[in-house]
Amino acid sequence: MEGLPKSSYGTKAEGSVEDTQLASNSSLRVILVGKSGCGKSATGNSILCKTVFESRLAAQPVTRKCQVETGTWNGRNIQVVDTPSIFETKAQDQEMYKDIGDCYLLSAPGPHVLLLVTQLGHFTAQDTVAVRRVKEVFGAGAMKHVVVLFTHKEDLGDGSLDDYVDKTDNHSLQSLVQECKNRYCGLNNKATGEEQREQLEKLMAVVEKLESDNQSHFYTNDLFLDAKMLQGGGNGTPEEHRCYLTKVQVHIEKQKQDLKATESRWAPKVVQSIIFFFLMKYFILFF
Ligand SMILES: Nc1nc2c(ncn2[C@@H]2O[C@H](COP(=O)(O)OP(=O)(O)O)[C@@H](O)[C@H]2O)c(=O)[nH]1
Ligand SMILES: [Mg+2]
Repeated sequence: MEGLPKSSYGTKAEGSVEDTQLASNSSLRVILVGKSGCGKSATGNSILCKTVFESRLAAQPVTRKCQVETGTWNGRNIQVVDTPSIFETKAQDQEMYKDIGDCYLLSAPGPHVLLLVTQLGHFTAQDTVAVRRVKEVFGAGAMKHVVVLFTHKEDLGDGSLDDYVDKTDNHSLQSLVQECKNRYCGLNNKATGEEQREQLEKLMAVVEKLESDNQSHFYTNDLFLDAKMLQGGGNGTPEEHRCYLTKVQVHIEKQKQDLKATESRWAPKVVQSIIFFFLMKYFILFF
């Protein structure tokens, strides 16, 4: 939520619940996002150092609904929300809106970090769709809280992740890393012992840097505040829940429209810059 006054606990939305309510939960809230099969659930298990999310190779998505689990991380409470396939191009039916609504409810009043999980060396068109869906589901402003997390880090062997990211010719990955201001990290979710401890420390350092860049504000928007209020009333009556799901649908549709509007404002500028670039090149070559 850009441009609105910031509270000390989150970016403050107009008509938001009181900040003191927002302060009541001081855990580090993390949401795992990305396409199916990239290793989100395995990443959640690594972070919490326990097998709480079901993670296995399968032809169909294994994670069927949102799940929240808690633990401690360097002495700090951490809350991890694992997600099913809500970041894919499949039809956006009622089930999808229910999953999105659950994700908001489990991470209200909003996440400090969105871990965008992708398999190292396999950043495909589906990952690009997942990035777009993150913006549609949470709003474009949520990108300020994204850390790109590469799973299967062991595939690098002795190579360095920085080198890989520096030299990749995958333009979609390059622009994602740029958009995330170089916030990325690698994990080998099969690691144990010292290797496991070291890689979690590196991830923690990236998360701490993100928090300091965002002055410790978590990401929020009006829908997170609706979710927080519904939670406050013990998840509400069936009627309140139906009303909440309608809000979810309206909110996501609005975010999609906002995204399209921003793109159409930028598109002519991009075309103008390309034409200008070629004209200049032509001018320099021939005059
Ligand atoms: N070798 C290796 N396998 C991984 C890693 N991360 C995830 N996997 C495997 O990838 C498969 C899919 O992982 P899962 O967590 O279910 O993916 P999700 O659908 O995104 O939740 C599982 O078989 C995991 O064991 C990793 O870092 N290294
Ligand atoms: Mg999963």
